[in-house]
Amino acid sequence: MNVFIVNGLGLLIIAGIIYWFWLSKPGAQKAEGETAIDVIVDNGVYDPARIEVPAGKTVTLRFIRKDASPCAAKVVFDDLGVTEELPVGKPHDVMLKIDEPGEYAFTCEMQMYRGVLQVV
Ligand SMILES: [Cu+2]
Repeated sequence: MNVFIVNGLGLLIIAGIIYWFWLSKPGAQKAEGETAIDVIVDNGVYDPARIEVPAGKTVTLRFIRKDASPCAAKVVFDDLGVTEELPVGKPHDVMLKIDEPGEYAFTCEMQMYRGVLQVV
């Protein structure tokens, strides 16, 4: 009986390790359904900087700008023709619906902040 439990646990742990190291993509955060995904704007980076979103569905990116420098003032989705002003310390939602799968960069005006929307 104990042997079975130990084996079961071992299998679970192995499955967990396989999932963690091979199946999950570190760094890419998924936006699902109606939920907004938070993007922190601070210290010259978007966090997360790589966001996976489903094609053909409206997704909400909630930009939370902590960096008060003018550099972070705008987020530009160049491929989409979208530019949004980001207020400091106040979450700002950007709703996007992209039909064509692919990678879409988003940056600040000077392209120092850089992120990628991965549409799948
Ligand atoms: Cu900038």
